[in-house]
Amino acid sequence: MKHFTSITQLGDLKDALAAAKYVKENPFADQELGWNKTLLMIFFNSSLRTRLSTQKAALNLGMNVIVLDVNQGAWKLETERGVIMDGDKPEHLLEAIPVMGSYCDVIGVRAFAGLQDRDYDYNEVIINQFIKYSGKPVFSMEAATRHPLQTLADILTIEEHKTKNRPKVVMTWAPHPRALPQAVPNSFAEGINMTDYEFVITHPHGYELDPAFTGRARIEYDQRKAFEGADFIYAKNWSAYAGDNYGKILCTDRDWTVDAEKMALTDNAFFMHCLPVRRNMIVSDDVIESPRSLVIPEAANRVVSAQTILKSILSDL
Ligand code: AN0
Ligand code: CP
Repeated sequence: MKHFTSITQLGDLKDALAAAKYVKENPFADQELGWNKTLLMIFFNSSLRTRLSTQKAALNLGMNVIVLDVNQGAWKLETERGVIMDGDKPEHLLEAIPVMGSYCDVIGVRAFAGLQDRDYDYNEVIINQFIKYSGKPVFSMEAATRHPLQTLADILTIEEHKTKNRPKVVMTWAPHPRALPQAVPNSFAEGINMTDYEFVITHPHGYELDPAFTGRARIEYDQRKAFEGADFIYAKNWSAYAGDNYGKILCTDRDWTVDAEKMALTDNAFFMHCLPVRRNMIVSDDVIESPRSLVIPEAANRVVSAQTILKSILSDL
């Protein structure tokens, strides 16, 4: 694999899940693969899991790791071409990218959607510039429209816990005080559409996602109805995608919070969330603390998904 920005680039999902299972059972089997190879992780946004799990994955593969938080200590970067740089940004991304590429063998990039300009976000301008100008393999650590390392960990977690061949997976919107990108739900939908699971998405009116991601999912506006008979509840907030409302918060109704009363409608479903999660906005304390909550094993699988992808990139260097 060269670049990794979407779960669809894995081709056969079953093969990828088998590769992930091998990595999980044999975390130190490929230590020589990363010898004298350097991973550079670049963060335009905050992170706990992605930063630690990707670093751990690289160390398991024998790599050296450098981390740059662009907003802490680096020069402020201009990202638009053609701008007269007389403002507060001393360096342009178009110089910074090839410079960073010259210091490493593989680059991971986290660059969230700005939620101001839908075309700019959905054209994935930042990560595509890294692909174009770094000269190195680039993988997404959550870009504007997708979070594929999260999705691979999510599907691996479902595979490890499902008790039916075709589980019913329900992705539910839940309230949040700040506008969040659509990357996690887009990417989860894209990944679930590569499986044969039953797939339902529930959200308030106005929160429709890009159909290019939701694909075959059934959209159900009644959250309680959607939960009936579910095997997995995947909660996530996102801001509006559609038209002039792009990036806006349209609903803060805490009746959408996932709580025990709603979980009782399911078929004893597992609860999932990518984290970080706001308790008692997205999910009640008792649900996230219940034995059916998978949030910790789901986060632990982020090492496995990162290592599976890094291994594949290193194998093709
Ligand atoms: C981010 C998001 O919703 O995309 C990162 C999730 C992994 N969440 C927040 O900013 C709270
Ligand atoms: N789930 C996830 O990507 O978490 P971080 O934002 O902490 O990396």
